[in-house]
Formats: sequence, C-alpha cells, structure tokens
Amino acid sequence: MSMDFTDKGINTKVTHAGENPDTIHGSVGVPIYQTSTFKFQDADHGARLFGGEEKGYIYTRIGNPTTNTFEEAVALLEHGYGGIATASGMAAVASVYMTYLGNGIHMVGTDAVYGSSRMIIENDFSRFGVESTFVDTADLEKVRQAMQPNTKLLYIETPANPTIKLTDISACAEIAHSHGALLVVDNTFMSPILQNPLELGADVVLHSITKYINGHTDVVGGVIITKTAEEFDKIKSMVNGLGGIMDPHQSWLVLRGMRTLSLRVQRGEENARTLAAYLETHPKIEWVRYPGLASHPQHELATRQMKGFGSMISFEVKGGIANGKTVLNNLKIPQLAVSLGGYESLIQHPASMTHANIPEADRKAAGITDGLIRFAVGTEDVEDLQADLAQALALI
Ligand code: LCS
Repeated sequence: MSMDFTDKGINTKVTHAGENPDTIHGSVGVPIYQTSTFKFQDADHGARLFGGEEKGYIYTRIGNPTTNTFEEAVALLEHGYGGIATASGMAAVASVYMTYLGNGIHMVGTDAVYGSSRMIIENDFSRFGVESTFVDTADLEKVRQAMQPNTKLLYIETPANPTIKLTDISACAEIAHSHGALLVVDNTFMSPILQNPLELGADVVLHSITKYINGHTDVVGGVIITKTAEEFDKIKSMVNGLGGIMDPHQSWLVLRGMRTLSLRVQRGEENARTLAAYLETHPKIEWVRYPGLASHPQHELATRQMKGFGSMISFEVKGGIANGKTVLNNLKIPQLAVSLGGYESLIQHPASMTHANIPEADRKAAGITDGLIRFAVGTEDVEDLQADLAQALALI
C-alpha cells in the first residue's frame, strides 16, 4: 500500500502520492486497469459492494483503480477530502453546476471566467430556470451586492482567464458562507502547487487538468476536489449519473504528467517573471498584467494568497490588435494556439479565440480588450523566449 504523505512537502507529495496501488506484482509504475467492469468473488460479495458494506471496484464509470490513484494524489495536493476525475475541465465545471443549481436558484460568478464556464450558464442553464449574475469579483463590494436570498453558489476563477485579475478567496468564502452559499474556485491557472483554495475557505476546487496538471498538451481532462465527505458524495453521485468520467488510460497519462508538475510550474514561473519585467519596459508595449509585477493592482493579494505568481501573462501592444497580430504571426518559439499550462509556450488572442463566444459588450465590461494578448509561458530557455519577443516586436 502507498504510505501516508499527508505531512510531507509538496514536492514529495507530487512525486509519490498514490504510488504502488499494485499489491500483486509490486509494479512501481501505476498499472492501467483498462477494464469496464470488475468480477465479484461471489453473489454475496457483489451485493455487499453494491450495498456499500464493503469497499471495492464494481464498474469503471463508478470507480477504477488507475483513476482512483490520480484522484487520491490530487486530493492530497489540494488538501481535500477526495478527488473526482472527469472527461474534461468543462465536464468538471458542468457537473458542479448540475449538483448545486436548479430552477429558481441563483449563482454569482467572476465576469472574466473561461468563456464556456459563463456561456453554459447564460445560454443553457438559464433554459432550466437557473439565475446568474457575473461581476468583477476582484471588487468585493460588487460580490456582496450581487448575492441574493436564493444564491447557492459563488463561483470564482483566480487569476481570471484571460485578464489575470485576482479574487480574494478568503473574503469570498466569508461572503458565500454568510449567505448560506458554497464557494467554488477554478484553480486551473495556479495548479495545486501555487494556490490551495480549500485551505483558504473554499468548499470545492476544480481544475482543467488539460493545463498544468497534465502539462504535456496531449490530454483533455478535469478534476473536482471537495473539502468534505458530504460535498464529495453529492458531486460523485452527479458525475456517475452524467457519465463524464475520466478513462483509465487518460488517468494514467495524467498521473505520468503530474509527477513533474512542481518542476514545470517552478521553471515556467521563473521565465514568466523575467519576461513580464522585460515586456513592461519595452517601448512598444502598452501594458502588462502579471501578478508578480509590483504594477499589478492586486500584487499584495497575490503575495498573500498565492505561493507563486504563475506563468500566465496578458499584455497589449501599442496600436492594439493590428500591431498585436504582427507579434502573434512572427513569434518563432511560442506557438499560436489556445490552451495553456503545457511545457511549451503558447500565445493567443482571447477576443477572437477563447472568449469570442462572450458577447462583445460583456467581454469589454469584463476587461477583455480587443488588443489583449494572452501568453502562456513554457519551460524553454528564457533568453531564447526574450530574443524571440524582441525580434517580433521590432517588426512593428
Ligand atoms: N477552466 C479554465 C480556467 C480554463 O482555462 C478552461 C479551458 C476550462 C476550465 C475548461 O477546460 P477543458 O474542458 O478545456 O479541459 N481553457 C482553455 C483556454 O484558455 N484555451 O483553450 C481552452
């Protein structure tokens, strides 16, 4: 059996959590249990498993040893009760919404969340009578004003995609709980290495593991971690019912990627700090938003609630997107693609790409300007990235 790593440091946890689930052969690598179903010892055994009197595997949609190894490991990293792996990040978001929202129930959310996390509420859940208010959650007064007697969920993303605005997690937990609502945090941009919302009062945390946790730009997936057994059971039951689970082979790939999470996050952050400082002094740059810069309006909050500043930078080139396109089209190392959190640098234009599905007026109100460029900094040599930015900016 795996030893207990609860009191160990984050690097030891990420390296070892959940190891050795194979008690028969003792394989060091986690086996892929590529099976849809599990054989019972006899009829009474099957009945006991279904009755919950005995723990064991029944059917892969309900649970699988490879997936469970990943779920336990990530729950340990987030200081949670348990983890629930899902087919994609959006399957995690939608499953949490399905668990807590319903006809006549209201939610409050960050206005600049990942486009689909907002649009499925405003376009789809609204058809079932779900009410919502999306506000700038960086402004706590706006959060307080948006809360209603029927608000059951406060849903925040910090740093927000793609504005890199921060939301105070502890303050939001207090606001949510004083209204009888739960606080859910999308922690994708920070990963469990740099921010642990459950420690700051959140009830549920989720990730698109497509990003930092898997980190290799080859798997789409998600995970939900709860603080308590009660919330775990509610969400687990919903994920079982909806069926958007993580496949065993997918779980194995994610576990493999996750073992280097802290190394990748550390290196990406070092690079991002250097590049954000470089861009800030560049004469052709209008503005740069990075939590590690003293110029970030919430730099103080960043140092309080985050364990590092991450590797996501947004910036605008002087002359807006017309000049921004020259940069996007001429960079040689960062690839022009959506997604983030992989080992490689990626760059994209939110207003026409990741956030194009948000109506223009809402996008602008949320601070997603037409000129905003989002830069996901990878683990390359920073000198090469800086030289590449310099040559692309020189073409303007
Ligand atoms: N939450 C955040 C913060 C995200 O950035 C994304 C995807 C999701 C949830 C959804 O996860 P998925 O289903 O894709 O695994 N963000 C993307 C982005 O910024 N570019 O491409 C996808």
